[in-house]
Amino acid sequence: MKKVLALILAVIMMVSLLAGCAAPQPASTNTETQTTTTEQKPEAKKKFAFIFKNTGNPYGEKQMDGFKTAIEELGGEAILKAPDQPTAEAQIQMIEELIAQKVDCIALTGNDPDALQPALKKAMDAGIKVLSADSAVNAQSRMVHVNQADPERIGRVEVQAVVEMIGGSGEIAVLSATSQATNQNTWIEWMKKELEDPKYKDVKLVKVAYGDDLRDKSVSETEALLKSYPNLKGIIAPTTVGIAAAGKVLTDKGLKGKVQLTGLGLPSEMAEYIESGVCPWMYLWNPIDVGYLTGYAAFALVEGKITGKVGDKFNAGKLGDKEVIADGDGTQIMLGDPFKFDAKNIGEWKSVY
Ligand code: RAM
Repeated sequence: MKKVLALILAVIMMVSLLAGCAAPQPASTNTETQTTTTEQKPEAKKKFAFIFKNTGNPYGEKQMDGFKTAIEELGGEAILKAPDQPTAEAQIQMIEELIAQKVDCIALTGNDPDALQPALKKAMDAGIKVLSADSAVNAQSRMVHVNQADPERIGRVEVQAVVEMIGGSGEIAVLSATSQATNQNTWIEWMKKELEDPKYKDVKLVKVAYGDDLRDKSVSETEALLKSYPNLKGIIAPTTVGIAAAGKVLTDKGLKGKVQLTGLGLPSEMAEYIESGVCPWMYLWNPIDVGYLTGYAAFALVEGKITGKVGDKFNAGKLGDKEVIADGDGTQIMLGDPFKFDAKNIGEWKSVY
């Protein structure tokens, strides 16, 4: 009798074990930390966030489009964010939310080089990979930076351009983004270094104005420059928002040829001013590619293929192989060279970005 009972028990145990194995898994709401190693269960998609400076900037939208394309090509989930105002505080709040959401990676275009450090360190301490793109955060706040082009070339070439446009002498001004923006501030430093050359002795930089990458403020800052400096001969706007606003003001006031304009602009927004001659030429890189490269670098960090140290190599999809190089006390990945847009080529580019 005992033997029969033991046999029945053994059969019951086997059946329940088999049933357990075959039982359907609950629908997964897991984050990456809960994924198991069983082959049956699909791994939750890794989450890659990108925070741009602020909303309403077509350049930022293109950059985020490129990031999303890369992340989706690689099978991840892209989370795209931007605050209403281009402030560090607003980005800090978003970083805190993303830490709570347990994302795998935060990429951002910083609104301040240093102010985001505590929040970004907290993210890295929580195991989140952090990188900046377009506008850097300091080296302690990131694992690597994705740089659009050599800042020295960007700064110097814009001064050379405006000086050629104004015929070698006169007053010039800069219309920038925010006063805290790392990318614009670095370019402006290089502009000032270029202006130290004695060949520019007759050129005077009268003011650096800040339109905060907000359309209306950039318009009013341009108007204020024209009012305060009636002899102004040229404006450099190293921001796509600023240069488009200045293009409109100069056009509306009939100042074509009297006040020259150059800087960094989106072909789609600047074509009319380049075609009209208000802005004889300008520069930029491909913002979609900046975002795309950031996506591939983010993925390589999360996969552990790179750590962000000099010499790390990874494949960046359609952009080919890329390498991490030095950048002061930090590291960076370089996209390429700035590109010159003028009346001859703007037609080909205005529908691209
Ligand atoms: C604006 C932003 C961005 C900068 C471009 C050139 O769209 O400030 O950060 O890279 O201009």
